[in-house]
Amino acid sequence: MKISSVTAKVFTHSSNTVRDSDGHGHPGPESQTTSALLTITCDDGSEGRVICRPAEVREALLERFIRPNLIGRDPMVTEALWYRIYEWQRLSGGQLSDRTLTAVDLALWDLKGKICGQPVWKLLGGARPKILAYGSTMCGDDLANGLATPEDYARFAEWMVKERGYKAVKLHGWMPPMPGAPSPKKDYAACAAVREAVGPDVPLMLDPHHFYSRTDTLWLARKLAELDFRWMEEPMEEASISSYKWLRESCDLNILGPETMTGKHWIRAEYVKADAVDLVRCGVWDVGGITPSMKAANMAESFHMSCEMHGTGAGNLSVALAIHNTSFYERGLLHPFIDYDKPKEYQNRIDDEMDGDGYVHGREEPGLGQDLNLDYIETHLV
Ligand code: XYH
Ligand code: MG
Repeated sequence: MKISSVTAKVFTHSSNTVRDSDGHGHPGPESQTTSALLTITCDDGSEGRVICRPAEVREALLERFIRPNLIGRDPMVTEALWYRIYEWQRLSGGQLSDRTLTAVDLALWDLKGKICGQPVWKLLGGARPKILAYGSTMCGDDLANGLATPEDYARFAEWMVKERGYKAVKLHGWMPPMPGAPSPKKDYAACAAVREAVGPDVPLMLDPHHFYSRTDTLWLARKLAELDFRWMEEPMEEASISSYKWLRESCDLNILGPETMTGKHWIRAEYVKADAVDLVRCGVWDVGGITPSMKAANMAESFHMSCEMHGTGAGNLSVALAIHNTSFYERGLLHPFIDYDKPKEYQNRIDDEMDGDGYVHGREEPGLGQDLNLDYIETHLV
Protein backbone atom coordinates (compact mmCIF):
# COMPACT_ATOMS: atom_id res chain seq x y z
CA MET A 1 0.00 0.00 0.00
CA LYS A 2 1.38 3.43 -0.98
CA ILE A 3 0.32 7.06 -0.60
CA SER A 4 -0.96 8.21 -3.99
CA SER A 5 -2.23 11.78 -3.45
CA VAL A 6 -2.23 14.74 -1.09
CA THR A 7 -4.94 17.34 -1.70
CA ALA A 8 -6.42 20.34 0.07
CA LYS A 9 -9.91 21.70 -0.56
CA VAL A 10 -10.90 25.12 0.76
CA PHE A 11 -14.54 25.61 1.66
CA THR A 12 -16.74 28.30 3.18
CA HIS A 13 -18.80 28.05 6.35
CA SER A 14 -20.29 30.40 8.90
CA SER A 15 -18.64 31.46 12.12
CA ASN A 16 -19.77 33.40 15.18
CA THR A 17 -16.27 34.09 16.47
CA VAL A 18 -14.19 37.15 15.68
CA ARG A 19 -10.48 37.67 16.36
CA ASP A 20 -9.26 40.87 18.02
CA SER A 21 -6.05 42.66 17.01
CA ASP A 22 -3.99 40.38 19.29
CA GLY A 23 -5.59 37.23 17.86
CA HIS A 24 -7.87 36.33 20.77
CA GLY A 25 -11.31 34.94 19.90
CA HIS A 26 -14.55 36.56 21.04
CA PRO A 27 -18.25 36.16 20.15
CA GLY A 28 -19.20 38.15 17.08
CA PRO A 29 -21.89 38.51 14.42
CA GLU A 30 -22.34 35.49 12.16
CA SER A 31 -20.00 35.82 9.21
CA GLN A 32 -18.55 33.67 6.45
CA THR A 33 -15.07 32.23 6.80
CA THR A 34 -13.01 29.48 5.17
CA SER A 35 -11.37 26.26 6.32
CA ALA A 36 -9.50 23.55 4.47
CA LEU A 37 -9.90 19.79 4.25
CA LEU A 38 -6.52 18.06 3.86
CA THR A 39 -6.85 14.55 2.43
CA ILE A 40 -4.07 11.98 2.10
CA THR A 41 -5.15 9.08 -0.12
CA CYS A 42 -3.64 5.63 -0.69
CA ASP A 43 -3.64 3.50 -3.83
CA ASP A 44 -6.27 1.21 -2.25
CA GLY A 45 -8.63 4.17 -1.75
CA SER A 46 -8.04 4.64 2.00
CA GLU A 47 -8.22 8.31 3.02
CA GLY A 48 -6.93 10.26 6.00
CA ARG A 49 -8.44 13.67 6.63
CA VAL A 50 -8.09 16.72 8.86
CA ILE A 51 -9.67 20.17 9.00
CA CYS A 52 -7.14 22.98 9.14
CA ARG A 53 -6.49 26.55 8.07
CA PRO A 54 -6.20 27.13 4.28
CA ALA A 55 -2.84 28.92 4.54
CA GLU A 56 -1.30 25.89 6.27
CA VAL A 57 -1.98 23.60 3.31
CA ARG A 58 -1.74 25.97 0.37
CA GLU A 59 -0.74 24.35 -2.90
CA ALA A 60 2.80 25.76 -2.98
CA LEU A 61 3.57 24.18 0.41
CA LEU A 62 2.09 20.80 -0.54
CA GLU A 63 3.96 20.74 -3.84
CA ARG A 64 7.34 21.80 -2.46
CA PHE A 65 7.48 20.20 0.99
CA ILE A 66 4.77 17.55 1.46
CA ARG A 67 4.16 15.52 -1.73
CA PRO A 68 7.89 14.85 -2.32
CA ASN A 69 8.04 13.22 1.13
CA LEU A 70 4.74 11.31 1.01
CA ILE A 71 3.86 10.20 -2.51
CA GLY A 72 4.83 6.56 -3.05
CA ARG A 73 5.59 6.02 0.67
CA ASP A 74 4.08 3.48 3.07
CA PRO A 75 1.36 5.32 5.09
CA MET A 76 2.00 3.23 8.18
CA VAL A 77 5.48 4.62 8.88
CA THR A 78 4.26 7.84 10.54
CA GLU A 79 7.48 8.28 12.54
CA ALA A 80 9.65 8.17 9.40
CA LEU A 81 7.30 10.42 7.44
CA TRP A 82 7.13 12.98 10.28
CA TYR A 83 10.90 13.13 10.58
CA ARG A 84 11.44 13.64 6.85
CA ILE A 85 9.11 16.64 6.76
CA TYR A 86 10.39 18.01 10.09
CA GLU A 87 13.99 17.99 8.81
CA TRP A 88 12.90 20.03 5.75
CA GLN A 89 11.64 22.78 8.10
CA ARG A 90 15.19 23.98 8.86
CA LEU A 91 15.93 25.33 5.38
CA SER A 92 12.34 26.17 4.40
CA GLY A 93 12.86 29.85 5.14
CA GLY A 94 10.14 29.65 7.77
CA GLN A 95 7.53 28.59 5.20
CA LEU A 96 7.08 25.05 6.54
CA SER A 97 5.40 25.78 9.89
CA ASP A 98 4.71 23.46 12.79
CA ARG A 99 1.00 23.82 11.99
CA THR A 100 1.51 22.48 8.48
CA LEU A 101 3.45 19.58 9.97
CA THR A 102 0.58 19.05 12.40
CA ALA A 103 -2.05 18.95 9.65
CA VAL A 104 -0.07 16.32 7.73
CA ASP A 105 0.66 14.26 10.85
CA LEU A 106 -2.99 14.24 11.96
CA ALA A 107 -4.19 13.24 8.49
CA LEU A 108 -1.59 10.43 8.46
CA TRP A 109 -2.77 9.17 11.87
CA ASP A 110 -6.39 9.35 10.67
CA LEU A 111 -5.29 7.33 7.64
CA LYS A 112 -3.46 4.80 9.81
CA GLY A 113 -6.57 4.36 11.91
CA LYS A 114 -8.76 3.85 8.85
CA ILE A 115 -6.31 1.27 7.44
CA CYS A 116 -6.08 -0.61 10.76
CA GLY A 117 -9.79 -0.30 11.50
CA GLN A 118 -9.02 1.24 14.89
CA PRO A 119 -9.53 4.62 16.58
CA VAL A 120 -6.27 6.55 16.91
CA TRP A 121 -6.57 6.87 20.70
CA LYS A 122 -6.39 3.06 20.92
CA LEU A 123 -3.53 2.78 18.40
CA LEU A 124 -1.60 5.18 20.68
CA GLY A 125 -2.16 2.91 23.67
CA GLY A 126 -5.61 3.84 24.96
CA ALA A 127 -4.85 4.60 28.64
CA ARG A 128 -8.52 5.50 29.21
CA PRO A 129 -11.79 5.34 27.22
CA LYS A 130 -13.02 8.69 28.56
CA ILE A 131 -11.59 11.79 30.21
CA LEU A 132 -12.95 14.62 32.33
CA ALA A 133 -13.03 17.97 30.54
CA TYR A 134 -12.45 21.38 31.99
CA GLY A 135 -14.44 24.27 30.66
CA SER A 136 -11.97 26.75 29.16
CA THR A 137 -13.43 30.23 28.85
CA MET A 138 -12.76 32.67 26.09
CA CYS A 139 -10.63 35.66 27.04
CA GLY A 140 -12.34 38.48 28.90
CA ASP A 141 -14.27 41.05 26.91
CA ASP A 142 -16.38 44.20 27.34
CA LEU A 143 -19.72 42.70 26.30
CA ALA A 144 -22.69 43.29 28.60
CA ASN A 145 -23.44 39.99 30.39
CA GLY A 146 -20.53 38.42 28.52
CA LEU A 147 -17.15 38.07 30.27
CA ALA A 148 -16.79 41.77 31.13
CA THR A 149 -16.77 41.63 34.94
CA PRO A 150 -15.74 39.26 37.74
CA GLU A 151 -19.47 38.68 38.32
CA ASP A 152 -19.86 37.62 34.67
CA TYR A 153 -17.09 35.06 35.10
CA ALA A 154 -18.63 33.82 38.36
CA ARG A 155 -22.08 33.44 36.83
CA PHE A 156 -20.68 31.57 33.80
CA ALA A 157 -18.50 29.30 35.93
CA GLU A 158 -21.51 28.46 38.10
CA TRP A 159 -23.48 27.51 34.96
CA MET A 160 -20.57 25.40 33.68
CA VAL A 161 -20.30 23.43 36.91
CA LYS A 162 -23.88 23.25 38.18
CA GLU A 163 -25.81 23.13 34.87
CA ARG A 164 -23.47 21.73 32.20
CA GLY A 165 -21.55 19.26 34.38
CA TYR A 166 -17.96 20.45 34.05
CA LYS A 167 -15.79 19.24 36.90
CA ALA A 168 -13.13 21.94 36.47
CA VAL A 169 -12.88 25.44 35.01
CA LYS A 170 -10.08 27.46 33.44
CA LEU A 171 -10.35 31.21 33.06
CA HIS A 172 -8.65 33.15 30.29
CA GLY A 173 -8.32 36.61 31.78
CA TRP A 174 -8.65 39.99 30.11
CA MET A 175 -5.92 40.54 27.55
CA PRO A 176 -4.99 43.49 25.34
CA PRO A 177 -6.59 45.11 23.43
CA MET A 178 -9.46 44.88 25.96
CA PRO A 179 -9.81 48.14 27.91
CA GLY A 180 -8.03 47.96 31.28
CA ALA A 181 -5.96 44.94 30.28
CA PRO A 182 -3.49 43.68 31.26
CA SER A 183 -4.21 43.85 34.96
CA PRO A 184 -3.12 41.27 37.54
CA LYS A 185 -5.61 42.76 39.99
CA LYS A 186 -8.49 42.36 37.50
CA ASP A 187 -7.40 38.80 36.76
CA TYR A 188 -7.32 38.07 40.49
CA ALA A 189 -10.77 39.64 41.01
CA ALA A 190 -12.26 37.32 38.38
CA CYS A 191 -10.53 34.31 39.92
CA ALA A 192 -11.71 35.18 43.43
CA ALA A 193 -15.29 35.65 42.22
CA VAL A 194 -15.23 32.27 40.48
CA ARG A 195 -13.77 30.52 43.54
CA GLU A 196 -16.54 32.07 45.66
CA ALA A 197 -19.19 30.96 43.17
CA VAL A 198 -18.15 27.32 42.67
CA GLY A 199 -16.88 26.55 46.15
CA PRO A 200 -13.55 25.24 47.47
CA ASP A 201 -13.46 21.80 45.79
CA VAL A 202 -13.70 22.57 42.07
CA PRO A 203 -10.29 22.61 40.35
CA LEU A 204 -9.66 26.07 38.91
CA MET A 205 -6.90 27.28 36.60
CA LEU A 206 -5.87 30.62 35.07
CA ASP A 207 -4.45 31.42 31.65
CA PRO A 208 -3.71 35.15 31.94
CA HIS A 209 -2.08 37.83 29.82
CA HIS A 210 1.03 36.19 28.38
CA PHE A 211 3.52 39.03 28.81
CA TYR A 212 3.51 39.98 32.49
CA SER A 213 6.71 41.02 34.31
CA ARG A 214 8.26 38.74 36.90
CA THR A 215 6.90 40.91 39.74
CA ASP A 216 3.33 41.05 38.39
CA THR A 217 3.44 37.31 37.72
CA LEU A 218 4.67 36.52 41.22
CA TRP A 219 1.99 38.69 42.84
CA LEU A 220 -0.71 36.93 40.84
CA ALA A 221 0.74 33.46 41.49
CA ARG A 222 0.81 34.00 45.25
CA LYS A 223 -2.79 35.29 45.26
CA LEU A 224 -3.96 32.29 43.20
CA ALA A 225 -2.20 29.96 45.65
CA GLU A 226 -4.34 31.51 48.39
CA LEU A 227 -7.42 30.58 46.30
CA ASP A 228 -6.09 27.02 45.91
CA PHE A 229 -5.90 27.22 42.11
CA ARG A 230 -4.62 24.10 40.41
CA TRP A 231 -2.24 25.86 38.00
CA MET A 232 -1.40 29.04 36.13
CA GLU A 233 -0.05 28.92 32.58
CA GLU A 234 1.92 31.19 30.27
CA PRO A 235 1.99 34.43 32.33
CA MET A 236 5.35 35.48 30.85
CA GLU A 237 7.27 35.18 27.57
CA GLU A 238 8.16 31.48 27.45
CA ALA A 239 11.55 32.02 25.81
CA SER A 240 12.81 32.99 29.29
CA ILE A 241 13.16 29.56 30.89
CA SER A 242 15.08 31.11 33.77
CA SER A 243 12.11 33.36 34.60
CA TYR A 244 9.89 30.31 34.89
CA LYS A 245 12.48 28.56 37.07
CA TRP A 246 12.60 31.70 39.25
CA LEU A 247 8.78 31.85 39.42
CA ARG A 248 8.46 28.19 40.32
CA GLU A 249 11.00 28.56 43.12
CA SER A 250 9.30 31.74 44.38
CA CYS A 251 5.71 30.54 44.81
CA ASP A 252 3.63 27.56 45.86
CA LEU A 253 1.31 27.62 42.84
CA ASN A 254 1.79 24.94 40.18
CA ILE A 255 3.15 26.40 36.96
CA LEU A 256 2.21 24.75 33.65
CA GLY A 257 4.08 25.06 30.40
CA PRO A 258 5.39 25.74 27.90
CA GLU A 259 2.46 26.21 25.54
CA THR A 260 3.48 28.36 22.59
CA MET A 261 7.28 28.28 22.82
CA THR A 262 8.80 26.79 19.64
CA GLY A 263 10.86 23.63 19.95
CA LYS A 264 8.33 20.80 19.97
CA HIS A 265 9.13 18.01 22.48
CA TRP A 266 12.74 19.15 22.74
CA ILE A 267 11.96 22.46 24.46
CA ARG A 268 9.62 20.70 26.87
CA ALA A 269 12.49 18.44 27.91
CA GLU A 270 14.65 21.53 28.50
CA TYR A 271 11.92 23.08 30.68
CA VAL A 272 11.76 19.89 32.76
CA LYS A 273 15.56 19.64 32.98
CA ALA A 274 15.65 23.27 34.20
CA ASP A 275 12.95 22.60 36.84
CA ALA A 276 11.05 25.49 35.24
CA VAL A 277 7.54 23.95 35.39
CA ASP A 278 5.50 21.65 37.63
CA LEU A 279 3.29 20.34 34.81
CA VAL A 280 4.17 20.01 31.10
CA ARG A 281 1.96 21.65 28.46
CA CYS A 282 1.64 20.24 24.94
CA GLY A 283 -0.81 20.68 22.08
CA VAL A 284 -0.80 18.87 18.75
CA TRP A 285 -1.11 22.21 16.91
CA ASP A 286 1.83 23.66 18.92
CA VAL A 287 4.43 20.93 18.39
CA GLY A 288 3.80 19.47 14.94
CA GLY A 289 1.21 16.80 15.59
CA ILE A 290 0.39 13.64 17.49
CA THR A 291 3.82 12.12 16.82
CA PRO A 292 5.82 14.72 18.82
CA SER A 293 3.04 15.14 21.40
CA MET A 294 3.42 11.51 22.44
CA LYS A 295 7.18 12.04 22.83
CA ALA A 296 6.59 15.07 25.08
CA ALA A 297 3.99 13.21 27.14
CA ASN A 298 6.18 10.14 27.58
CA MET A 299 9.13 12.34 28.61
CA ALA A 300 6.96 14.06 31.24
CA GLU A 301 5.79 10.69 32.53
CA SER A 302 9.41 9.65 33.08
CA PHE A 303 9.65 12.52 35.60
CA HIS A 304 6.29 11.69 37.19
CA MET A 305 4.89 14.89 35.66
CA SER A 306 1.49 15.49 34.13
CA CYS A 307 1.26 16.51 30.47
CA GLU A 308 -1.84 18.69 30.00
CA MET A 309 -2.97 18.94 26.38
CA HIS A 310 -3.52 22.43 24.90
CA GLY A 311 -6.65 22.96 22.93
CA THR A 312 -9.61 20.96 21.78
CA GLY A 313 -10.29 18.76 18.78
CA ALA A 314 -9.79 15.16 17.73
CA GLY A 315 -5.99 15.30 17.73
CA ASN A 316 -5.60 16.60 21.28
CA LEU A 317 -8.38 14.31 22.50
CA SER A 318 -6.67 11.27 20.96
CA VAL A 319 -3.45 12.00 22.87
CA ALA A 320 -5.28 12.85 26.12
CA LEU A 321 -7.07 9.48 25.99
CA ALA A 322 -3.85 7.66 25.11
CA ILE A 323 -1.65 8.73 28.04
CA HIS A 324 -1.86 8.06 31.79
CA ASN A 325 -0.15 11.29 32.89
CA THR A 326 -2.82 13.89 32.23
CA SER A 327 -5.79 15.14 34.25
CA PHE A 328 -8.20 16.98 31.98
CA TYR A 329 -9.15 17.61 28.37
CA GLU A 330 -9.39 21.34 27.51
CA ARG A 331 -12.89 21.95 26.08
CA GLY A 332 -13.60 25.34 24.58
CA LEU A 333 -13.16 28.06 24.23
CA LEU A 334 -16.49 28.74 25.91
CA HIS A 335 -18.59 31.87 26.24
CA PRO A 336 -22.13 32.60 27.51
CA PHE A 337 -23.08 33.81 24.01
CA ILE A 338 -21.85 30.72 22.12
CA ASP A 339 -23.40 27.24 21.99
CA TYR A 340 -20.19 25.19 21.93
CA ASP A 341 -22.13 21.92 21.56
CA LYS A 342 -23.62 22.92 18.20
CA PRO A 343 -21.76 21.23 15.33
CA LYS A 344 -20.32 23.44 12.61
CA GLU A 345 -21.89 23.11 9.15
CA TYR A 346 -19.07 20.80 8.01
CA GLN A 347 -19.52 18.48 11.01
CA ASN A 348 -22.17 15.86 11.65
CA ARG A 349 -20.99 15.80 15.28
CA ILE A 350 -18.46 17.90 17.15
CA ASP A 351 -15.24 16.05 17.99
CA ASP A 352 -15.66 16.28 21.76
CA GLU A 353 -19.23 15.65 22.88
CA MET A 354 -19.44 15.74 26.66
CA ASP A 355 -21.87 13.78 28.82
CA GLY A 356 -23.70 15.19 31.84
CA ASP A 357 -21.00 13.97 34.19
CA GLY A 358 -18.35 16.01 32.43
CA TYR A 359 -16.69 13.19 30.46
CA VAL A 360 -15.58 13.24 26.83
CA HIS A 361 -15.48 9.71 25.38
CA GLY A 362 -13.18 8.12 22.85
CA ARG A 363 -15.06 7.05 19.74
CA GLU A 364 -14.88 3.50 18.35
CA GLU A 365 -14.92 4.49 14.68
CA PRO A 366 -11.57 4.01 12.90
CA GLY A 367 -9.41 7.11 12.64
CA LEU A 368 -9.16 10.35 14.61
CA GLY A 369 -12.85 10.40 15.50
CA GLN A 370 -13.88 13.36 13.34
CA ASP A 371 -17.43 13.07 11.98
CA LEU A 372 -17.26 15.33 8.93
CA ASN A 373 -20.09 16.31 6.59
CA LEU A 374 -18.22 15.72 3.32
CA ASP A 375 -21.29 16.55 1.23
CA TYR A 376 -21.39 20.00 2.81
CA ILE A 377 -17.70 20.53 2.10
CA GLU A 378 -18.03 19.41 -1.53
CA THR A 379 -20.94 21.78 -2.11
CA HIS A 380 -19.25 24.78 -0.52
CA LEU A 381 -15.83 24.74 -2.15
CA VAL A 382 -14.14 28.05 -2.79
O1 XYH B 1 -6.30 33.53 23.31
O2 XYH B 1 -4.42 33.85 24.39
C1 XYH B 1 -5.40 33.18 24.08
C2 XYH B 1 -5.53 31.78 24.67
O3 XYH B 1 -4.53 31.64 25.67
C3 XYH B 1 -5.32 30.76 23.56
O4 XYH B 1 -4.05 30.93 23.00
C4 XYH B 1 -5.53 29.33 23.91
O5 XYH B 1 -6.90 29.10 23.99
C5 XYH B 1 -4.88 28.83 25.19
O6 XYH B 1 -3.86 29.29 25.61
N1 XYH B 1 -5.49 27.82 25.81
O7 XYH B 1 -4.89 27.32 26.98
MG1 MG C 1 -3.07 28.48 27.42
